[in-house]
Amino acid sequence: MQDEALIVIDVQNDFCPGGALAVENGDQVVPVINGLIERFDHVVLTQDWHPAGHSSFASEHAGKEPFGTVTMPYGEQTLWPDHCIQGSKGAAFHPDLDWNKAELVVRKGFRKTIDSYSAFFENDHTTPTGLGGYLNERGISKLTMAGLATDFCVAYSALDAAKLGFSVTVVMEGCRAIDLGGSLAAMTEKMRGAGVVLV
Ligand code: VGL
Ligand code: ZN
Repeated sequence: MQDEALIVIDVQNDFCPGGALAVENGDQVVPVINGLIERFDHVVLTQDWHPAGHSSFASEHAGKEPFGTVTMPYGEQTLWPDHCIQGSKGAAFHPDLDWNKAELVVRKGFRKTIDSYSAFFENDHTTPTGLGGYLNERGISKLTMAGLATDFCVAYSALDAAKLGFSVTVVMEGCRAIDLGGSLAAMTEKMRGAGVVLV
């Protein structure tokens, strides 16, 4: 369908087993997503793409550990192990992901002082990535999403897409979660409440 796109979120080595911010069974999404890629006419990928020393890294905050939080000018920010450094093997897509067909790769988190979970807006919820305009301009109004991690980049992307007026489906079998302090249940509830269809 010409008005639909598959948005594949952050299927990168660092979010898979052995990676710097490994999501449990993260690699299991790859065959599911490869099947989805075959079925869609339009495929967009996102790629978490941080400069070294990114402000979301716990290593940049004295006395802080990964998975703690800090207050940034734009609000509370969870701290992560160093991950998805621009050009590193960890930032590359999983080697088995069949992504040749992708029409666009949206990189995010490339500004040192602000993180970006969502494919649409940085974590200040106002700086756009350009993806919303790109999809609108191409007449794409229905989005299907899958990838890593369910409760962070997938959920933030789905919520922003719904807010922008896209109809959004998340294929849960093609997602795996970090699940920090109940974040999976909380974000699943938020997605449902926003009218995101979870299948
Ligand atoms: C992600 C934490 C930090 C994600 C990215 O892709 O869900 N999570 N950077
Ligand atoms: Zn990141």
